[in-house]
Amino acid sequence: MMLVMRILIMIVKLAATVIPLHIRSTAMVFLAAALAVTAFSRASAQTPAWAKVSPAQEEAAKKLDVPVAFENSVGMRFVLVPPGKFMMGSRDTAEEVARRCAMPNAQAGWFVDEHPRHEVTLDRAFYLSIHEVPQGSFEAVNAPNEDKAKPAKNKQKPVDYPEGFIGATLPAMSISWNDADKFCKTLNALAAEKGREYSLPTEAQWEYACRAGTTTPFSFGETISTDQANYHGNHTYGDGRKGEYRAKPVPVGTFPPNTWGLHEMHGNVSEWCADHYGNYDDTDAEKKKSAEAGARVLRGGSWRSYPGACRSACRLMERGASFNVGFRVSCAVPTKTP
Ligand SMILES: [Ca+2]
Repeated sequence: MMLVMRILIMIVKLAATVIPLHIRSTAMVFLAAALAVTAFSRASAQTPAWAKVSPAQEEAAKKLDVPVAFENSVGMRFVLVPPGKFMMGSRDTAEEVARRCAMPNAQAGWFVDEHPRHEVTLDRAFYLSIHEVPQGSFEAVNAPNEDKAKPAKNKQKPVDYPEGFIGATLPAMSISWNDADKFCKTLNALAAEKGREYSLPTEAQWEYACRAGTTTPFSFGETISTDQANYHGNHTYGDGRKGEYRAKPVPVGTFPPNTWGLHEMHGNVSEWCADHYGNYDDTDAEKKKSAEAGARVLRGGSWRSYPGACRSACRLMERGASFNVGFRVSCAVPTKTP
């Protein structure tokens, strides 16, 4: 690329000395067009067509000199989430959220853990998978027939999915927190993934990525529709309308992404976060107690959730696994050695 640039500059320098003025102007126009094409080609080469990223993500990637998106060896796609600050928690009071859920039994007590709303700074960019981990990738990492030389302890048992819940592009479900964590560790150990460090996203990373710069209850706005996410469409949130209740998960990537190119952050399957569940204003002693109790955080709601449970701020405490629970994976941005 540098060689091409040098040749173009040499042509213009030559033009400046030996070519008449009107032809020189033409040469300048040619150079400007060539430079524009060069810059465009560079940007296109770095951003795959599937990555629906924002200018902020492109800018962060350029600054860090890392790709804005990549696909790993088991077909999982990742986009760069830029560093930044956001307000974590619900903009609306627990009472207001309960009212907007428009369900006879909805109560403020369900939503108090979204408060106090507080500012969080994410100093470092990170990658996040644009989809919930699909069954195809889950099995590719854990395939019992693959690489028999590896110790069996690195393999996870396949999940017995119910009929209609099986498909390579459907999300992996009935995954416990330990299963999800183990998947990340197994992925880290794959030779093809050397140099990458995968983990579950922290709860703050998850909400920051889900919001993608928004402060509304959903990344799509004040409410959500069943054209935007897979949830229990017999229920509504705020001014939303009733819609289809599919009663099962759908293939990952079915619905439009948020501003940062992330699909199904709302609904489909609930997603594990790395954190132990606790209140935002817990003391260290309370946090320790919560960690000992072993409960972890689930985010985003699922195919069987009412839409209020799919909001960006909504938190669920969980210990087990069921057919509405899956996960997505974050990947650290490699630090460059000078
Ligand atoms: Ca989800």
